[in-house]
Amino acid sequence: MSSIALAGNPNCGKTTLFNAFTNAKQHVGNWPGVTVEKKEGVVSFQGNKYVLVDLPGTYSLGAYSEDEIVARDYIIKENPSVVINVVDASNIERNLYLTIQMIEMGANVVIALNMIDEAKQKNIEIDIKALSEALGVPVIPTVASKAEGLSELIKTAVSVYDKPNTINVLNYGNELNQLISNVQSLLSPYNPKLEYPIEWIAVKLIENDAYISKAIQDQVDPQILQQIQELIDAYTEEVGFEPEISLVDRRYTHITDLLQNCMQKPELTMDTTS
Ligand code: GDP
Ligand code: MG
Ligand code: K
Repeated sequence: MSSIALAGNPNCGKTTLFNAFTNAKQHVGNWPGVTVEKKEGVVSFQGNKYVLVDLPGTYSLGAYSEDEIVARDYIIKENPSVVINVVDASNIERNLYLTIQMIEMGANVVIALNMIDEAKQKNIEIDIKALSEALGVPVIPTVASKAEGLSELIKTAVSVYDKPNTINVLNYGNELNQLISNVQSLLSPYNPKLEYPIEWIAVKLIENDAYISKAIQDQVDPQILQQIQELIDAYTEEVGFEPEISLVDRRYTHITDLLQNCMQKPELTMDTTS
């Protein structure tokens, strides 16, 4: 069934939003096979009802915790119609690390730029329109704890409800782009059989994601898996370190670059040149 999912870092205001939208009427259970709590509720808007799912709070979408695996598997396998990504505006650089990964996975993201009040207190100025353009997704400012911006948020989520999900791999620079594309080509004959999009599998294999290696090992010819590993090993040999380091580095560079035009904040580092 299609749904609206809430995703974000821990402590960004997800539960506050979830409670406000569902009037605290919710079903709490566990995600299948894991002890991670699953919360579902119903949000009503203009006479229609939408299932709202609170995903576990995570900083990334790797395979380092059950929370991360639950969140990313839900986004990729259950295909929620919309993912409302709650972003702490007072901590935006760190929060966007998750955002760009969800956009990359093809999630239909709407950003709730929450804690705008705290950002203001810290004299952080965010150009909402520029941020929205840079990320290519709607951005709605909210103060969840004061129920501010919530109707605009749900209205926007509902307005993009039918937009199809499309994978949108980040530009990782020539060498990594080439490696991703080569891995993807090797996987392409298996595309119909695989549960995840091959572009995304390629990125995850290069990131040394053991969970994804395991998930595909019964579907893909061992010789092909061997060839993929050889490509990754050759890249590692050439640059002298694991490609996952380059991937993470490119993601942060991407965030820093895009924030250049969208955010102003007081300089915290000491000026030692004068
Ligand atoms: P979660 O971990 O993402 O579910 O975050 P919570 O909803 O539990 O919120 C964490 C804390 O932030 C709680 O104390 C909330 O009351 C508070 N909070 C949520 N939204 C806002 C906001 O927009 N502004 C401020 N100042 N506090 C907020
Ligand atoms: Mg919570
Ligand atoms: K949480």
